[in-house]
Order: sequence, then structure tokens, then C-alpha cells
Amino acid sequence: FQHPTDASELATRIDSMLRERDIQAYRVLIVDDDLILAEHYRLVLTAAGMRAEILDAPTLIIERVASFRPELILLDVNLSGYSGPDLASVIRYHDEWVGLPIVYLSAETDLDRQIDALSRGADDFLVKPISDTQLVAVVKVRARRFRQLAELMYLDSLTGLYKHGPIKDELRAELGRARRNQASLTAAMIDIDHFKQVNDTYGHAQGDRVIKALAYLLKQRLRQSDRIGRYGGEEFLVIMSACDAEEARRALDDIRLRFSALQFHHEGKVFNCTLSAGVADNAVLDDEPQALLAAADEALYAAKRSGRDRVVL
Ligand code: GH3
Ligand code: MG
Ligand code: MG
Ligand code: MG
Repeated sequence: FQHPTDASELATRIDSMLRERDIQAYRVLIVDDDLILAEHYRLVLTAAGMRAEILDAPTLIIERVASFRPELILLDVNLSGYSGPDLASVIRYHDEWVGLPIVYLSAETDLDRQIDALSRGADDFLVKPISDTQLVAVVKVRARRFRQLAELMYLDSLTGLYKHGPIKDELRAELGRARRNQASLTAAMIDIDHFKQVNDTYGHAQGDRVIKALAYLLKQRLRQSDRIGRYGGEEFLVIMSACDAEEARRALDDIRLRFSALQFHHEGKVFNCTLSAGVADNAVLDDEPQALLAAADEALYAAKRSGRDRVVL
């Protein structure tokens, strides 16, 4: 990583990331106990430019959906020992995946059984055998529509980060997962220092560029598995899984330094910005998201009170 001299370059990179989102491969999860057939579908979808994975252990469906984040699920109806419609119900039970398309792909030709399966929360029923072209067409159309809706629902349009509500949902889900795996999890609240002055001195558009530059640094420096949200105007919530507060503090302090080194150019003038952050992990707190948020928030205010441009644990 090179410290760029012009920070507006980073803001531009966020814009291209937002544009490139549309051309990223759609993620499709194939749930089928016929592995030869499943592999055939996987190859067909991959050849059409999608990213497809096969799940042959239905008990792991929740974990897999959470980690792979499919944009469509192709679901068999009769799985050895499991029922596809039961799996569909399990997915529908999770509010955070509302709208995720579930398409059955089954040899079941009995109309009543098809309708019954659909009534469990799925979107469509395709009957095997199906042509490769039809499969690709159906999957692409539905995955594209889901991605468009999901972006509107969950992502902030300025930065591409999670919106306020969705990042809190992520926190709840990640806390649950951390508890089950007895893993550590850290929440960090980040707030840009004296941001009102930036707006007042250099204008709102320049302020937006500062927000985007920080969003880019966070995306670039944090792990793929970390969740980043724009909690409020110039306030960010970061969820770092498998990471305790001390590790998180080091990573955030690095981000703090990089951010303060950025030079923003405005009408011949150069200015810098700093950030403050508060960090708390799930080690001593109970597993309530609110408790973790309150602790991170309190640490953030301690950082502000003690002079800003610092990370407090
Ligand atoms: P502190 O160091 O205590 O955090 O001071 P501050 O000035 O950063 O804090 P304050 O919360 O008072 O100001 C935040 C400002 O952020 C106020 C608001 O006008 C501005 N803001 C909120 N959302 C946006 C946005 O999307 N774009 C821009 N440019 N400014 C925003
Ligand atoms: Mg089967
Ligand atoms: Mg601020
Ligand atoms: Mg603020």
C-alpha cells in the first residue's frame, strides 16, 4: 500500500467499485444430492459467467448461505433424508434473507406437490430435465433482480457500505455465530473529527469525498469477512469476526494513521482529516448487540473527549 498524495483518487476508486458491482459474477448455491447433476449445473452456470457452489450437506445450509451470500438458491425437492421445501422454510425464517430467490429444480411432475413445495416460500419451479439455456436464463434474470433490490435495501449509495439498519442486523447475526463458535468478535465505532468544519470550509461535495475516501480505506484494509456499515452521516460501524478488541485496535490504529496522512485538495489548498474510534469486544459483555454498541460508543466518546485522532479500547 502506497500513501496516495491525492485523496480524491480514493473517492474515485469507490465510484468505480460501485460501477463494477454490476459486472461481478452472480453467486448461485446449488443444493442437490445428485452430485453428478449438481456438478453439471455448476459447470453450465460457471460457463455463463456466474459463481456457483454445490451444497451436498443440507444441515449446513444456514452457515453456507451466511458465508457464501448466494443471490439465488437452486433447490432440489427430494434430497436424501431431507426435504427441499423444509430447507426453503428454514431460509425464509431468516428475515435478513428476505427476497433471496429460491428456485426448485426437480424431477417432480405432480402439480399438487409442485404447488405445495412453492407454498413453502420459494419463487419458481423448474422441472428436470432442463436445457442449459433455460437454466442460465432463469437464474440470471432472478439473480440480477435480487442484486438490484438488495443493493437498494441494504447498501448506502454513497459508499456501497451497509446502511444503518442492515449493519445492525449483521451485528446481531455475527454475535450469534460468534457465540455458537465461542469466537471473539469486535465492534468498532468510527467518527470523523470536526467534520462539520470540513463541510463548512470546503463544501458538502468535498465532505462527501472525505467520507468516500475513508470508506475505501476501510474496505481495503479490513478483511473480506469483516462487515462495514455507514452508521450515520460520518460515522461508521465495523464488525470484525474472529478478532478481539486488541487486534482490532491495532488494525484501526493503522487505518487512523493512513487516513490522517491523506491529503485532500481543494481550490489550491490542501487539508487533512482525522478520525476517532471506540472499540469493544464480546469477551466480557453479554451477547446483546445493544450492549456491545453502547460500549463501543462510550469508547468513541472517550476518544473524542481525550483529544480525538485516536482509537480507544
Ligand atoms: P466531532 O469531532 O465531535 O465528531 O465533530 P463533528 O463536527 O464531526 O460532529 P457532528 O456530529 O457535529 O457533525 C457531523 C456533520 O456531518 C454534520 C453533518 O452536516 C455532516 N454530514 C452528515 N452526513 C453527511 C454527508 O452525507 N455528507 C456530508 N458532506 N456531510 C454530512
Ligand atoms: Mg434429489
Ligand atoms: Mg464527527
Ligand atoms: Mg458524528
